[in-house]
Amino acid sequence: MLTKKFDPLKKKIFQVLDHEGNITDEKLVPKIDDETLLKMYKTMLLGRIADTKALQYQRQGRMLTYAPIKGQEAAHTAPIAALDKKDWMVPAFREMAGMLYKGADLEKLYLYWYGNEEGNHFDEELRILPISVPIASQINHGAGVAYAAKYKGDKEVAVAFVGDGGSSHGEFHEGLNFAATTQSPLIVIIQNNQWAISTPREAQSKAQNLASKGIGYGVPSILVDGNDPLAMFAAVKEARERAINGNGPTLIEALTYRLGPHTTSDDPTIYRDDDDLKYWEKRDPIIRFKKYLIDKELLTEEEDEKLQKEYKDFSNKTFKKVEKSGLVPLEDVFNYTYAELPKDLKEQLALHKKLAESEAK
Ligand SMILES: Cc1ncc(C[n+]2csc(CCOP(=O)(O)OP(=O)(O)O)c2C)c(N)n1
Repeated sequence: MLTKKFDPLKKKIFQVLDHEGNITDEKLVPKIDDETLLKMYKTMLLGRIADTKALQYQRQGRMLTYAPIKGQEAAHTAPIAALDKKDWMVPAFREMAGMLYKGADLEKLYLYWYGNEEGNHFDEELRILPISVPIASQINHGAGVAYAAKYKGDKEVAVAFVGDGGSSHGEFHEGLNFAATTQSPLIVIIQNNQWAISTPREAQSKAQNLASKGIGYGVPSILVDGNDPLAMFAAVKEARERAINGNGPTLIEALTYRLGPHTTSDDPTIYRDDDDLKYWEKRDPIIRFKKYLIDKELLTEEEDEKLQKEYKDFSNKTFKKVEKSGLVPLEDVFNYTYAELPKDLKEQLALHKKLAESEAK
Protein backbone atom coordinates (compact mmCIF):
# COMPACT_ATOMS: atom_id res chain seq x y z
CA MET A 1 0.00 0.00 0.00
CA LEU A 2 1.44 3.35 -1.05
CA THR A 3 0.04 5.12 2.02
CA LYS A 4 2.02 2.69 4.24
CA LYS A 5 5.19 2.70 2.17
CA PHE A 6 5.24 6.49 1.91
CA ASP A 7 4.27 7.37 5.45
CA PRO A 8 3.89 11.17 5.65
CA LEU A 9 4.79 11.06 9.36
CA LYS A 10 8.20 9.77 8.28
CA LYS A 11 8.39 12.73 5.87
CA LYS A 12 8.32 10.41 2.87
CA ILE A 13 7.22 11.76 -0.48
CA PHE A 14 5.89 9.62 -3.28
CA GLN A 15 7.41 10.24 -6.68
CA VAL A 16 7.52 8.13 -9.88
CA LEU A 17 8.93 10.62 -12.39
CA ASP A 18 11.91 12.61 -11.15
CA HIS A 19 12.32 16.33 -11.84
CA GLU A 20 13.96 15.62 -15.19
CA GLY A 21 11.20 13.27 -16.35
CA ASN A 22 13.02 9.97 -15.69
CA ILE A 23 11.43 7.02 -13.90
CA THR A 24 12.69 6.72 -10.31
CA ASP A 25 11.68 3.07 -9.85
CA GLU A 26 10.05 0.92 -12.55
CA LYS A 27 8.08 -0.97 -9.89
CA LEU A 28 6.22 2.21 -8.97
CA VAL A 29 4.99 3.02 -12.49
CA PRO A 30 1.18 2.73 -12.60
CA LYS A 31 -0.49 0.90 -15.47
CA ILE A 32 -1.77 3.61 -17.79
CA ASP A 33 -2.58 2.92 -21.42
CA ASP A 34 -0.98 5.08 -24.10
CA GLU A 35 -4.25 6.76 -25.02
CA THR A 36 -4.83 7.89 -21.45
CA LEU A 37 -1.23 9.09 -21.08
CA LEU A 38 -1.60 11.22 -24.20
CA LYS A 39 -5.01 12.52 -23.14
CA MET A 40 -3.52 13.53 -19.78
CA TYR A 41 -0.67 15.39 -21.46
CA LYS A 42 -2.85 17.06 -24.08
CA THR A 43 -5.34 18.24 -21.46
CA MET A 44 -2.58 19.62 -19.26
CA LEU A 45 -1.17 21.46 -22.29
CA LEU A 46 -4.58 22.82 -23.28
CA GLY A 47 -5.04 23.91 -19.65
CA ARG A 48 -1.67 25.71 -19.70
CA ILE A 49 -2.42 27.51 -22.95
CA ALA A 50 -6.02 28.40 -22.07
CA ASP A 51 -4.64 29.72 -18.77
CA THR A 52 -1.96 31.89 -20.39
CA LYS A 53 -4.59 33.25 -22.77
CA ALA A 54 -7.06 33.99 -19.95
CA LEU A 55 -4.41 36.02 -18.17
CA GLN A 56 -3.77 37.99 -21.36
CA TYR A 57 -7.49 38.65 -21.92
CA GLN A 58 -7.78 39.90 -18.36
CA ARG A 59 -4.81 42.23 -18.82
CA GLN A 60 -6.48 43.54 -21.99
CA GLY A 61 -9.55 44.35 -19.91
CA ARG A 62 -11.62 41.68 -21.66
CA MET A 63 -11.91 39.12 -18.82
CA LEU A 64 -12.89 39.63 -15.18
CA THR A 65 -10.77 38.42 -12.23
CA TYR A 66 -9.11 35.12 -13.05
CA ALA A 67 -7.29 32.50 -10.91
CA PRO A 68 -4.36 31.00 -12.86
CA ILE A 69 -3.51 27.28 -12.75
CA LYS A 70 0.04 27.49 -14.16
CA GLY A 71 2.28 24.87 -12.56
CA GLN A 72 -0.54 22.88 -10.99
CA GLU A 73 -1.81 21.04 -14.07
CA ALA A 74 -0.54 17.59 -13.01
CA ALA A 75 -1.86 17.92 -9.45
CA HIS A 76 -5.46 18.19 -10.62
CA THR A 77 -5.51 16.51 -14.06
CA ALA A 78 -3.91 13.17 -13.14
CA PRO A 79 -6.39 12.56 -10.26
CA ILE A 80 -9.32 12.98 -12.65
CA ALA A 81 -7.68 10.68 -15.20
CA ALA A 82 -7.55 7.98 -12.51
CA LEU A 83 -11.34 8.10 -11.97
CA ASP A 84 -14.28 6.39 -13.61
CA LYS A 85 -16.75 8.45 -15.60
CA LYS A 86 -19.39 8.06 -12.90
CA ASP A 87 -17.15 9.45 -10.13
CA TRP A 88 -17.71 12.96 -8.85
CA MET A 89 -15.42 15.97 -9.06
CA VAL A 90 -15.83 18.66 -6.42
CA PRO A 91 -13.64 21.55 -7.58
CA ALA A 92 -12.37 24.59 -5.74
CA PHE A 93 -11.42 27.31 -8.26
CA ARG A 94 -7.97 26.33 -9.56
CA GLU A 95 -8.64 23.03 -11.33
CA MET A 96 -9.39 24.10 -14.89
CA ALA A 97 -7.34 21.35 -16.60
CA GLY A 98 -8.93 18.65 -14.43
CA MET A 99 -12.38 19.96 -15.33
CA LEU A 100 -11.45 19.88 -19.01
CA TYR A 101 -10.29 16.28 -18.60
CA LYS A 102 -13.62 15.33 -17.05
CA GLY A 103 -15.43 16.78 -20.05
CA ALA A 104 -16.22 20.41 -19.24
CA ASP A 105 -16.10 22.73 -22.27
CA LEU A 106 -13.50 25.47 -22.31
CA GLU A 107 -16.32 27.76 -23.40
CA LYS A 108 -18.14 27.16 -20.11
CA LEU A 109 -15.00 27.72 -18.06
CA TYR A 110 -14.22 30.98 -19.84
CA LEU A 111 -17.86 32.00 -19.43
CA TYR A 112 -17.53 31.49 -15.66
CA TRP A 113 -14.51 33.77 -15.41
CA TYR A 114 -16.31 36.19 -17.71
CA GLY A 115 -18.81 36.60 -14.90
CA ASN A 116 -21.66 34.47 -16.23
CA GLU A 117 -23.13 31.94 -13.80
CA GLU A 118 -24.11 29.68 -16.70
CA GLY A 119 -20.42 28.87 -16.96
CA ASN A 120 -20.69 27.11 -13.60
CA HIS A 121 -23.50 24.81 -14.64
CA PHE A 122 -22.21 21.56 -16.09
CA ASP A 123 -24.07 18.77 -17.87
CA GLU A 124 -25.38 16.37 -15.25
CA GLU A 125 -23.66 13.32 -16.68
CA LEU A 126 -20.24 14.95 -16.24
CA ARG A 127 -20.64 14.78 -12.48
CA ILE A 128 -18.77 18.01 -11.83
CA LEU A 129 -20.13 20.08 -8.97
CA PRO A 130 -20.15 23.86 -9.47
CA ILE A 131 -16.93 25.73 -8.65
CA SER A 132 -17.28 26.72 -5.01
CA VAL A 133 -15.19 29.68 -3.90
CA PRO A 134 -15.74 29.56 -0.09
CA ILE A 135 -12.52 27.96 1.12
CA ALA A 136 -12.74 24.26 2.11
CA SER A 137 -16.51 24.10 1.45
CA GLN A 138 -15.52 21.50 -1.15
CA ILE A 139 -14.66 19.00 1.59
CA ASN A 140 -18.11 19.08 3.16
CA HIS A 141 -19.76 18.97 -0.27
CA GLY A 142 -17.53 16.03 -1.22
CA ALA A 143 -18.22 14.24 2.06
CA GLY A 144 -21.96 14.64 1.44
CA VAL A 145 -21.75 13.31 -2.12
CA ALA A 146 -19.58 10.39 -1.00
CA TYR A 147 -21.91 9.55 1.88
CA ALA A 148 -24.87 9.57 -0.52
CA ALA A 149 -23.04 7.17 -2.86
CA LYS A 150 -22.36 4.84 0.05
CA TYR A 151 -25.96 5.10 1.29
CA LYS A 152 -27.31 4.22 -2.13
CA GLY A 153 -24.80 1.40 -2.55
CA ASP A 154 -23.34 2.96 -5.72
CA LYS A 155 -19.75 2.05 -6.48
CA GLU A 156 -18.52 5.58 -7.07
CA VAL A 157 -16.24 8.05 -5.34
CA ALA A 158 -16.07 11.82 -4.86
CA VAL A 159 -12.82 13.71 -5.28
CA ALA A 160 -12.73 17.08 -3.55
CA PHE A 161 -10.01 19.70 -4.02
CA VAL A 162 -8.78 22.24 -1.50
CA GLY A 163 -5.72 24.49 -1.18
CA ASP A 164 -2.98 24.44 1.46
CA GLY A 165 -4.61 27.43 3.15
CA GLY A 166 -7.94 25.64 2.98
CA SER A 167 -6.55 22.77 5.06
CA SER A 168 -6.60 25.14 8.07
CA HIS A 169 -10.31 25.88 7.68
CA GLY A 170 -13.04 24.31 9.79
CA GLU A 171 -14.84 22.68 6.89
CA PHE A 172 -11.72 20.71 5.94
CA HIS A 173 -11.67 19.09 9.38
CA GLU A 174 -15.41 18.60 9.69
CA GLY A 175 -15.71 17.04 6.24
CA LEU A 176 -12.72 14.74 6.67
CA ASN A 177 -13.91 13.60 10.09
CA PHE A 178 -17.43 12.94 8.79
CA ALA A 179 -16.12 10.93 5.83
CA ALA A 180 -13.81 8.96 8.15
CA THR A 181 -16.44 8.11 10.74
CA THR A 182 -18.96 7.12 8.06
CA GLN A 183 -16.25 5.43 5.95
CA SER A 184 -17.51 7.30 2.91
CA PRO A 185 -15.76 7.03 -0.48
CA LEU A 186 -14.12 10.47 -0.45
CA ILE A 187 -10.71 11.39 -1.81
CA VAL A 188 -9.44 14.75 -0.60
CA ILE A 189 -6.69 16.39 -2.59
CA ILE A 190 -4.84 19.30 -1.06
CA GLN A 191 -3.20 21.22 -3.86
CA ASN A 192 -0.35 22.59 -1.80
CA ASN A 193 0.89 25.38 -4.07
CA GLN A 194 2.66 26.82 -1.02
CA TRP A 195 0.82 30.12 -0.84
CA ALA A 196 -2.61 31.16 0.42
CA ILE A 197 -2.62 34.46 -1.46
CA SER A 198 0.46 36.04 0.24
CA THR A 199 0.57 33.76 3.32
CA PRO A 200 3.36 31.18 2.98
CA ARG A 201 2.82 27.54 3.87
CA GLU A 202 5.01 27.81 7.02
CA ALA A 203 2.73 30.49 8.44
CA GLN A 204 -0.43 28.51 7.79
CA SER A 205 0.21 25.40 9.87
CA LYS A 206 2.74 23.88 12.28
CA ALA A 207 2.11 20.39 10.82
CA GLN A 208 5.30 18.90 9.32
CA ASN A 209 3.35 18.30 6.14
CA LEU A 210 -0.32 18.68 5.31
CA ALA A 211 -0.86 15.00 4.52
CA SER A 212 -0.10 14.15 8.14
CA LYS A 213 -3.29 15.95 9.17
CA GLY A 214 -5.32 12.99 7.91
CA ILE A 215 -3.64 10.54 10.30
CA GLY A 216 -5.37 12.12 13.31
CA TYR A 217 -8.71 11.33 11.72
CA GLY A 218 -7.77 7.72 11.00
CA VAL A 219 -7.57 8.45 7.28
CA PRO A 220 -4.85 6.82 5.13
CA SER A 221 -2.79 9.75 3.90
CA ILE A 222 0.09 10.38 1.54
CA LEU A 223 2.36 13.21 0.46
CA VAL A 224 2.87 13.10 -3.31
CA ASP A 225 5.03 15.06 -5.74
CA GLY A 226 2.17 17.06 -7.22
CA ASN A 227 4.14 17.93 -10.36
CA ASP A 228 4.47 14.24 -11.18
CA PRO A 229 1.39 13.07 -13.10
CA LEU A 230 2.30 9.38 -12.78
CA ALA A 231 2.57 9.54 -8.99
CA MET A 232 -0.67 11.50 -8.66
CA PHE A 233 -2.44 8.98 -10.89
CA ALA A 234 -1.14 6.00 -8.87
CA ALA A 235 -2.06 7.55 -5.51
CA VAL A 236 -5.61 8.30 -6.63
CA LYS A 237 -6.07 4.84 -8.21
CA GLU A 238 -5.14 3.22 -4.91
CA ALA A 239 -7.40 5.60 -2.96
CA ARG A 240 -10.30 4.87 -5.31
CA GLU A 241 -9.84 1.14 -4.88
CA ARG A 242 -9.90 1.54 -1.10
CA ALA A 243 -12.99 3.77 -1.26
CA ILE A 244 -15.15 1.55 -3.45
CA ASN A 245 -14.22 -1.47 -1.34
CA GLY A 246 -15.86 0.23 1.62
CA ASN A 247 -12.63 1.30 3.33
CA GLY A 248 -13.33 4.99 3.47
CA PRO A 249 -11.54 8.20 2.56
CA THR A 250 -7.94 9.03 1.66
CA LEU A 251 -6.10 12.31 2.02
CA ILE A 252 -3.55 13.21 -0.63
CA GLU A 253 -1.27 16.23 -0.38
CA ALA A 254 -0.02 17.22 -3.82
CA LEU A 255 3.16 19.20 -3.30
CA THR A 256 3.27 21.71 -6.14
CA TYR A 257 3.90 25.41 -6.74
CA ARG A 258 1.79 28.24 -8.03
CA LEU A 259 3.94 29.70 -10.82
CA GLY A 260 1.59 32.65 -11.40
CA PRO A 261 -0.29 35.11 -9.20
CA HIS A 262 -3.07 34.00 -6.82
CA THR A 263 -5.53 35.85 -9.04
CA THR A 264 -5.27 38.70 -11.48
CA SER A 265 -5.79 41.05 -8.49
CA ASP A 266 -2.57 39.84 -6.86
CA ASP A 267 1.09 40.80 -7.32
CA PRO A 268 3.35 37.96 -6.11
CA THR A 269 6.54 39.92 -6.83
CA ILE A 270 5.83 41.84 -3.60
CA TYR A 271 6.08 38.76 -1.37
CA ARG A 272 7.71 35.98 -3.34
CA ASP A 273 11.40 35.22 -3.82
CA ASP A 274 12.56 35.10 -7.44
CA ASP A 275 14.97 32.23 -6.73
CA ASP A 276 12.07 30.16 -5.48
CA LEU A 277 10.21 30.73 -8.71
CA LYS A 278 13.27 29.73 -10.76
CA TYR A 279 13.67 26.57 -8.68
CA TRP A 280 10.08 25.55 -9.37
CA GLU A 281 10.11 26.52 -13.02
CA LYS A 282 12.69 23.77 -13.47
CA ARG A 283 10.18 21.32 -11.96
CA ASP A 284 7.39 22.26 -14.37
CA PRO A 285 4.98 19.31 -14.69
CA ILE A 286 4.44 19.84 -18.42
CA ILE A 287 8.14 19.87 -19.35
CA ARG A 288 8.70 16.77 -17.24
CA PHE A 289 5.77 14.83 -18.66
CA LYS A 290 6.63 15.83 -22.22
CA LYS A 291 10.17 14.43 -21.82
CA TYR A 292 8.71 11.16 -20.52
CA LEU A 293 6.31 10.86 -23.47
CA ILE A 294 9.01 11.71 -26.01
CA ASP A 295 11.29 9.05 -24.46
CA LYS A 296 8.41 6.58 -24.70
CA GLU A 297 7.95 7.57 -28.35
CA LEU A 298 4.36 8.62 -27.77
CA LEU A 299 5.04 12.22 -28.77
CA THR A 300 7.50 14.20 -30.92
CA GLU A 301 8.62 17.83 -30.67
CA GLU A 302 6.87 18.54 -33.99
CA GLU A 303 3.58 17.08 -32.77
CA ASP A 304 3.91 19.08 -29.60
CA GLU A 305 4.41 22.33 -31.53
CA LYS A 306 1.37 21.53 -33.66
CA LEU A 307 -0.72 20.92 -30.54
CA GLN A 308 0.41 24.21 -29.04
CA LYS A 309 -0.68 26.11 -32.13
CA GLU A 310 -3.97 24.26 -32.27
CA TYR A 311 -4.73 25.03 -28.61
CA LYS A 312 -3.81 28.71 -28.98
CA ASP A 313 -6.22 29.04 -31.91
CA PHE A 314 -8.88 27.08 -30.06
CA SER A 315 -8.56 29.25 -26.94
CA ASN A 316 -8.80 32.43 -29.03
CA LYS A 317 -11.82 31.21 -30.96
CA THR A 318 -13.55 30.03 -27.80
CA PHE A 319 -12.99 33.30 -25.98
CA LYS A 320 -14.28 35.34 -28.92
CA LYS A 321 -17.49 33.31 -28.77
CA VAL A 322 -17.80 34.02 -25.04
CA GLU A 323 -17.18 37.72 -25.60
CA LYS A 324 -19.99 37.80 -28.16
CA SER A 325 -22.41 36.47 -25.52
CA GLY A 326 -22.18 39.86 -23.81
CA LEU A 327 -22.21 40.72 -20.13
CA VAL A 328 -25.02 39.49 -17.86
CA PRO A 329 -27.66 42.10 -17.06
CA LEU A 330 -27.06 43.93 -13.79
CA GLU A 331 -30.40 42.75 -12.36
CA ASP A 332 -29.26 39.12 -12.60
CA VAL A 333 -26.95 39.65 -9.65
CA PHE A 334 -29.95 40.56 -7.49
CA ASN A 335 -32.75 38.51 -8.96
CA TYR A 336 -32.45 34.90 -7.91
CA THR A 337 -31.90 34.66 -4.16
CA TYR A 338 -34.99 36.26 -2.57
CA ALA A 339 -38.65 35.98 -3.58
CA GLU A 340 -38.81 39.66 -2.67
CA LEU A 341 -35.70 41.83 -2.47
CA PRO A 342 -34.93 43.12 1.04
CA LYS A 343 -34.81 46.90 1.46
CA ASP A 344 -30.99 47.23 1.51
CA LEU A 345 -30.63 45.22 -1.71
CA LYS A 346 -33.34 47.28 -3.38
CA GLU A 347 -31.30 50.36 -2.47
CA GLN A 348 -28.10 48.79 -3.82
CA LEU A 349 -29.81 47.88 -7.08
CA ALA A 350 -31.11 51.41 -7.51
CA LEU A 351 -27.63 52.80 -6.81
CA HIS A 352 -26.02 50.39 -9.30
CA LYS A 353 -28.55 51.38 -11.95
CA LYS A 354 -27.81 55.05 -11.39
CA LEU A 355 -24.07 54.43 -11.62
CA ALA A 356 -24.44 52.35 -14.77
CA GLU A 357 -26.53 55.10 -16.36
CA SER A 358 -24.03 57.81 -15.49
CA GLU A 359 -21.16 55.64 -16.83
CA ALA A 360 -23.05 55.07 -20.07
CA LYS A 361 -23.37 58.85 -20.65
C1 LIG B 1 -14.28 31.12 3.68
C2 LIG B 1 -13.43 32.02 2.85
N1 LIG B 1 -12.62 32.91 3.43
C3 LIG B 1 -11.84 33.72 2.67
C4 LIG B 1 -11.89 33.66 1.30
C5 LIG B 1 -11.01 34.58 0.45
N2 LIG B 1 -9.94 33.80 -0.22
C6 LIG B 1 -10.05 33.43 -1.49
S1 LIG B 1 -8.75 32.48 -1.99
C7 LIG B 1 -8.00 32.59 -0.48
C8 LIG B 1 -6.70 31.88 -0.22
C9 LIG B 1 -6.76 30.42 -0.58
O1 LIG B 1 -5.54 29.79 -0.42
P1 LIG B 1 -5.40 28.25 -0.58
O2 LIG B 1 -6.47 27.53 0.17
O3 LIG B 1 -4.00 27.89 -0.26
O4 LIG B 1 -5.74 27.98 -2.12
P2 LIG B 1 -5.05 28.58 -3.43
O5 LIG B 1 -5.80 29.86 -3.74
O6 LIG B 1 -3.62 28.82 -3.14
O7 LIG B 1 -5.27 27.58 -4.50
C10 LIG B 1 -8.77 33.36 0.40
C11 LIG B 1 -8.41 33.63 1.79
C12 LIG B 1 -12.77 32.71 0.73
N3 LIG B 1 -12.87 32.56 -0.59
N4 LIG B 1 -13.52 31.90 1.52
